[in-house]
Amino acid sequence: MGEQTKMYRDTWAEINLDHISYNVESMKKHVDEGTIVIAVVKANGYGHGDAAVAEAALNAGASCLAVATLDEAMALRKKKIAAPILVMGASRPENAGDAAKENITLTVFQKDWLSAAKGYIKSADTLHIHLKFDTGMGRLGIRSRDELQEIESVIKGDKRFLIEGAFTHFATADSLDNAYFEQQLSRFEEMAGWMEEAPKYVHSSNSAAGLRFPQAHLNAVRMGISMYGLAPSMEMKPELPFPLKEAFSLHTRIAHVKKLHKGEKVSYGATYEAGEDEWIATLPIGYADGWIRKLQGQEVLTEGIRVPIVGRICMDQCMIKLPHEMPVGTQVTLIGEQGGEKIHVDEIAQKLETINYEVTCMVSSRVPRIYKRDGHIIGGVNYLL
Ligand code: PMH
Repeated sequence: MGEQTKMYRDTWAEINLDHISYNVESMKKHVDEGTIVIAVVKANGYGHGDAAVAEAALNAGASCLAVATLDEAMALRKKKIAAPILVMGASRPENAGDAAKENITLTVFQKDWLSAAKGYIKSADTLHIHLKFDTGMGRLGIRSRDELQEIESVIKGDKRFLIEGAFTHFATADSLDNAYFEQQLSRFEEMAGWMEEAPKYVHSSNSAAGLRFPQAHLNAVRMGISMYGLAPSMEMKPELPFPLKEAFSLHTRIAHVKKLHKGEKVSYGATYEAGEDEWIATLPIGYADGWIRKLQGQEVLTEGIRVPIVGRICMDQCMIKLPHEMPVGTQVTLIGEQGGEKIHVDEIAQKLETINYEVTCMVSSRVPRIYKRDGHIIGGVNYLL
């Protein structure tokens, strides 16, 4: 962050870092003093920008970062992020030495992985690891006591490895039916109890469990979606213990305006036909920006009012129907607030029959992210240049 590059197209995502800070501070207040917050910034911070979110989260009280891949962790190190980073997904044993050198913690759940990784870690280095337990997600993790004991026997007395954590992941913590969550939590408590020594961090909670289940906080909460100000599920939305503030918004500016006469058509397939004389504006955003074709018909905000996208969405452009003529350059908000009206990320998710997580992730890297604090741009791309 800090560096501002020039942007030549009027389409951008705005990231409100005050909201990221507020969401992290709220979670910190919500958990016990001995519980740390791990800020989950994988997938480029759920599309918000990994380094900017990481910095904001760390300054607001998060103690550690989590990503999915070693590449993502390395990218953060290149961006001068020095905080502890946990890679939650699988990594190659061949890269264990690189991780150790960069002080990046890896997730381990296979004996063979450890045996192979040994050869790649310098004897003076130590790889910090968190053991992953599969308590019912069926994705990654140790499933039996035998597997754990084999892993512990490979590590025992070997200074190249330090078991710093143990964790699991819930499949249903965002659902109002708690039965499967409770089953997973008690299985995890049982499995963690098998360990020869309790590690420094024992953790299980994603946002949903962090928000709903203090008994699952243990000593770390992995905060993803709620840090971005979004609810883990629609079911949970009315039950949040503190309000969340959305950080992501998406904007563009009208590139062209014309009056179509009754019967004239719009876009590929000529599927939209003006029913009367209509003002149609062209926006410089399309499916290559992640504003996918399924969003045809979705409303956007301009002059604080909702207007529909008409005709097919193109790769780089789409068209909206205006209630009256508006000048080229008029700001259009596709996600976020304008003039007291708001389009939530959840509205776009519902239109696409998906979850809010997918919406911010799918806004492509062609769309520059602009970072704001106190209403001022503090980094990313400066669209005023
Ligand atoms: N921990 C792990 C292991 C995760 O995979 C995730 C999110 C989180 C914590 C954070 O969860 P939250 O965003 O609900 O707070 N993982 C994913 C995923 O794999 N698909 O969607 C979200």
